[in-house]
Amino acid sequence: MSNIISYEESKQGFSWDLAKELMNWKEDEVLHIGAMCSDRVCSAGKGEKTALVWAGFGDRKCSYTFDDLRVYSNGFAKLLGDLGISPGDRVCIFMDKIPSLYFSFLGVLKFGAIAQPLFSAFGDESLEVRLGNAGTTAVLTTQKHAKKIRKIRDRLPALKHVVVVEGAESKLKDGEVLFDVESAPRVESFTAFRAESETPSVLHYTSGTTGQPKGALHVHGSVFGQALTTSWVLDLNDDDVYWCTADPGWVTGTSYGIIGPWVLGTTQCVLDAGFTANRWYQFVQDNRITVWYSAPTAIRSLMRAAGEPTRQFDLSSLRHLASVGEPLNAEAVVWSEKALGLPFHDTFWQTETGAIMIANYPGMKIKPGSMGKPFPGIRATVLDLESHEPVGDSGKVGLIAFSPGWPSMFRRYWNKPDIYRSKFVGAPTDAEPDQLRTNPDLWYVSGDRASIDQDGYYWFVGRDDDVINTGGHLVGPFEIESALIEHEAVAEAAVVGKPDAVNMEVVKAFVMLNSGFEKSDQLELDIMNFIRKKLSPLAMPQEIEFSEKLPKTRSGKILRRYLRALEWGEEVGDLSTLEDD
Ligand code: 6R9
Repeated sequence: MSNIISYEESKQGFSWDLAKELMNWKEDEVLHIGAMCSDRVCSAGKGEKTALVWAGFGDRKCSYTFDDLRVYSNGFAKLLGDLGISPGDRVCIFMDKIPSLYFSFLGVLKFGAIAQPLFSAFGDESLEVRLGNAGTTAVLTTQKHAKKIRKIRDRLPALKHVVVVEGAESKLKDGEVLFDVESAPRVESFTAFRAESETPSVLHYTSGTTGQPKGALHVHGSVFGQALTTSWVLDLNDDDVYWCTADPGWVTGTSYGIIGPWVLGTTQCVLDAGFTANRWYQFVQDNRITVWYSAPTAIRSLMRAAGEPTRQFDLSSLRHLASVGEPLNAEAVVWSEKALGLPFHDTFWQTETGAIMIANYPGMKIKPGSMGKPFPGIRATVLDLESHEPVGDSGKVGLIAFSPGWPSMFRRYWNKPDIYRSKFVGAPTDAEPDQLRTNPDLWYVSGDRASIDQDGYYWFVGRDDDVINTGGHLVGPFEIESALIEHEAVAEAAVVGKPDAVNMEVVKAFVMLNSGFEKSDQLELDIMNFIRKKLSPLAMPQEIEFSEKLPKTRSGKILRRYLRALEWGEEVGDLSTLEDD
């Protein structure tokens, strides 16, 4: 039997207090994600239970108990105090999926600072924008990634501390500190910062259409949303062995790769060894994984890998599969039923929502290709594209929107109040963030289009803006365009998503060259590498088309919509604002 007994019954009389009941949490108890993921699990008698099973490249592997998690996160919390950091400061965690990433995430929270995880493949420019916007005080990183920080440190006046969590003292540069928590003296006790429901916890950066990325700020009270969705959607129980394949540089990797499972005291597995189908199946087999949360890109790559996995590997431990990040194709659901004996359950949510909003629940009929139904307690709808009135289950395509007030909702965009306000339909122009996020009469608009069928299932149609979803990662065209024109050969650039069988979309750049530069394969490669280093491999264009002129509106804005339609073979739509030749 699953944790969500029946979807319909769970909707009746729903209250978020059910999360507190699930966790056996009392009002006078500590409300603190760092402590709830470690200290509280130990107090409940599970200190010796395995919290983390970790494997890296080659045969590197290790495992840690909840008591280890408690002590090593204490170690990081104490370090921040020793360095003189203040609660509320932003502390960036910039490393691969190594155990210290997980310890330090909880440690930063225990100290009362705001954890700012950033994807370790980010180059110096992506990093600079996000550290600059957040006014980050400290970065925790590894020898491998410290180089990128060195390049930009002079331009980040707020950045006071760079801590290298593994490596050799001799390789440090001026102003860097080495701290290896596993060889440092054990910190047996640390009193976690007295957080309240509204105390900021995590700052996650997400890409926008125009301008620079936005930092979505979350709070400790989000834990109730993450806990209940983990229980009802991912169906985790005490004896499960769970694997979330996401990197904590992205929201799935923190909400469901750290917080939700650990507050429930579940054993988690982490594989930090890239992707190959055999390595992944082997990891499931070796660890007897029971619940698996992954992404369509990975599932499509598994589909393409030859062979029948269950002939080669013993995958019989698996009992529940879920997916997030991009549309999960109907074929992928059908394939997994055949190849793994279980369907993947699609779930939809965002950095901003902090937790799962629409999902296929265990026990509910799956319509392959549909995202399922809103989580009980979430009021969701689809708004008409023009009038912004709810269209209901008419099957009409509109904007996915949610009524504000769920626990894990983002509280603001860091330093961007106007963009925060623009996400709410009907918001007064002078409304403060706190008035918006608690007003059930408004709609928070997600930026995605869908329709609702007569049974109440949501069907994803596409994004409503120019943000590119490549392999489940959002990249903003503007950030790439800005980086492209820094290349000496590039005069102007327009970036759009181009269809791709595995990644759904890849980045394609249209580039106008400066005079004196000729198009060539070499130049194309050179520009690609320039972006990969500055931003990240995700942002690197897979194709560059050199053109004489870029389509623009009369007001001079690049018409990405036009270029995108050409790539997708879609109707180009209204071009009345297109600049004349
Ligand atoms: C959790 C996460 C959010 C965007 C979202 C949408 C896309 C996520 C999806 C999906 C279709 C699904 N997305 N889940 N599209 N079907 N099941 O991915 O957060 O990185 O902020 O991305 O991803 O476009 O708006 P985030």
